[in-house]
Amino acid sequence: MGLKTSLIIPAYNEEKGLPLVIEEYSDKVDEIIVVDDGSSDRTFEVAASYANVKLYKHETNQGKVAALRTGVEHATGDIVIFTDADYTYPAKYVPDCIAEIEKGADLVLGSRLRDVRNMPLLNKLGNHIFSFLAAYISCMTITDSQTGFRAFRREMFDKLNVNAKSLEFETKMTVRAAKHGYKIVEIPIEYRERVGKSKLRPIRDGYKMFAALLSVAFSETSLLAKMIMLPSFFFIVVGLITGLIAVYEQLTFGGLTHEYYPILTTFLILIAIQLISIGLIIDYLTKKLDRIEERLLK
Ligand SMILES: Nc1nc2c(ncn2[C@@H]2O[C@H](COP(=O)(O)OP(=O)(O)OP(=O)(O)O)[C@@H](O)[C@H]2O)c(=O)[nH]1
Ligand SMILES: [Mg+2]
Repeated sequence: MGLKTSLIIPAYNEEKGLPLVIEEYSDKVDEIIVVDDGSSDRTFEVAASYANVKLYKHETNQGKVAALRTGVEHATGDIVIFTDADYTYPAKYVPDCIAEIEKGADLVLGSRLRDVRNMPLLNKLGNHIFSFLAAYISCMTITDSQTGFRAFRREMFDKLNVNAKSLEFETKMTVRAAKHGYKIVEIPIEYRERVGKSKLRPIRDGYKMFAALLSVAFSETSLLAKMIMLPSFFFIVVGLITGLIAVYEQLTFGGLTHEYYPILTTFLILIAIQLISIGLIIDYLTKKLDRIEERLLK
């Protein structure tokens, strides 16, 4: 008797892609859960026309993460699989995911590493930064921390208790799993061109991505490292100001009103660099130790 699988499809105005996804995954999983995230098109009706779909609806749009949470809440499987409703992630990788979990993986990520042609530029850029950050925080190789195609043991989701509402969700889930000593496996997957209109808005989402990166970095940096690094940013700002004033005075008046400014600048910047270096070392060591500790406890 194999493990029971629940597929979760968050859908926001995906009347075109959703039926393709449902049909493609139908014989690959035991349960399909669609969460209509307050769509204004026919997403709900389309999903309702499939007898094998468990359908939930948010009256208003609450975002992808909220939709995923609603899905997990109602999932009855031992294994939960996430995919998008835009037909970008092929269903053929489901058996591989299940096989990995049966072999002992806790989280399987479908990595779009080899096939990024169909990823919008902003996504590509953000994904590289997120994955770099994730690899740094978790001390392991992660090539696609943002992927929406992932499979995991249902009980892990509650234990991780990922605190995120927006774009930082996928990366946080990945790094938290790594930090808790769960076994993460990446499988390379193909990424198709999306069906239906993209919902990406470069300015708003670029800003969101930046906020998400800060949120991941901040929540995963140790308190001690933060306390050491924060004053250094103050030193850098003051150092830059005194430095700029000195250069300005030299260039316009041919002399300095405050002769000690250049030396002050040098001093502040040097201290700041040293503090940041120490902070980074402490942070790195703490992360490594945390991981070893979690591994031992598990
Ligand atoms: N963008 C967005 N997606 C949502 C929301 N709620 C659920 N989703 C679903 O989450 C999945 C991922 O969203 P996508 O719009 O494909 O995001 P993306 O893959 O980063 O970018 P594009 O495919 O280029 O639009 C899709 O299945 C959406 O239907 C929401 O509020 N906003
Ligand atoms: Mg998409």
